[in-house]
Amino acid sequence: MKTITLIGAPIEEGSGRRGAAMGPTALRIAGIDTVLAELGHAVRDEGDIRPLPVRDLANHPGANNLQAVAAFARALDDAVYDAARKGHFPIILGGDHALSMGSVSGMARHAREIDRPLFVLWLDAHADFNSPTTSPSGNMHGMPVAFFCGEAEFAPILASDRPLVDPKRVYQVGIRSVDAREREEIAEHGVNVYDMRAIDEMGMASIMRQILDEVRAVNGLLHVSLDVDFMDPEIAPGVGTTVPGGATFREAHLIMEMLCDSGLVSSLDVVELNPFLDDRGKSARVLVELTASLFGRRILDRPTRSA
Ligand code: 4U7
Ligand code: MN
Ligand code: MN
Ligand code: MN
Repeated sequence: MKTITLIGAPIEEGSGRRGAAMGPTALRIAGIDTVLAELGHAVRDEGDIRPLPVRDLANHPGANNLQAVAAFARALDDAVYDAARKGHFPIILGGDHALSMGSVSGMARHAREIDRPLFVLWLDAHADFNSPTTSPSGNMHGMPVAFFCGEAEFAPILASDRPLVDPKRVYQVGIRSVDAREREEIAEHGVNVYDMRAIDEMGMASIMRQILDEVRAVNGLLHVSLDVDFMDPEIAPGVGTTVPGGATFREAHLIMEMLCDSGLVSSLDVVELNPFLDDRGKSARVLVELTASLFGRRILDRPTRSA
C-alpha cells in the first residue's frame, strides 16, 4: 500500500497547440483517484499547481513561451520534491511534456538528499532531446530530456542550479521520431535508446528486464514519464503528435506490470493527453488502466515469469 499524491499540471504552453491543459481534468473524470483507491492505496489529490509569474527570465526566440514553461516547471519541482520527501508517491497529471523539466528536477533533488541515483524511464515516440538552437519547432515539450541531462545551452536561459540526471541513467523506450540534430545529441550524451525496432527484435519483456536489473543493481530510484504518443494512435488518439507504429495495448501493460513487480518506481508523469483530440475519452481511459497496472492491478495473482 502506498500513499499517492496526485498533482495536476495543466500546462499546454510547451506544446504548439491548445488542449493539453484539459488533461488533468480528463484523467480525474476517467477515475484515476478511485481506481488507485480501490487497489488499496491512500490517494491524496492536491489539485492543480498554481505557477507564480516568472520575472527573472527573459523570453527566448528559440524556446516558445519560455516564461510560462519555467513557471510551471518551478512550481512542479517544489510540489514533487515535497511529496517525495514525505515518502509519498507523486503522480503528475499533465499537461504537456515540458512539465518533466520540473518533475524530474524535483525527484533529482530528493534522490540526491537520500543519496540514491535517479533513473528515468522515458516512454515516448520522441526523444525530446532538442534545445533552443536545435529545435525545429521551438516547442519546449520537445526539450525536457536535454534540460534535465544538463545540456549546456539551458543554463543561461533557465537559470537552473538543480541537480541533473546522468544521461546514461535515462532509458528511452518506444522511440520512432527523432530529429536530425537530436539523433547526434542522444548519441553524444549516451542516452540509452530502445527504439520500436529494438522492441520488435528483442521483445518488451527482455528490454524491461535489462533496465530493471541496472536500476536494482545500484539501488536506484526510477522516475517513469509516460507520453500518450508512446502508444499507437489506434489505442490512444488523444494527443497532438501522433506517430504510427507505436506500442500496443499489451506491450504498454506489460511494462507497467513488470514495473509494479520490481518495486523500483518512485514517481510517474502522465503527459500529453489532449482531450480536445480524444475519441470519447478513449485515451484518458487507457492511461488510467495503465496506471492501475503500475499500482498492482493484475490478471492473475502471479509475478512476472523470468527469462
Ligand atoms: B513530445 C519535435 F520536431 N521533435 O521538437 C519537436 F518533431 O513531448 C516533436 O514527445 C516533439 O510529444 C514532440 O518539436 C514532443 C518535432
Ligand atoms: Mn514527449
Ligand atoms: Mn512524444
Ligand atoms: Mn549536447
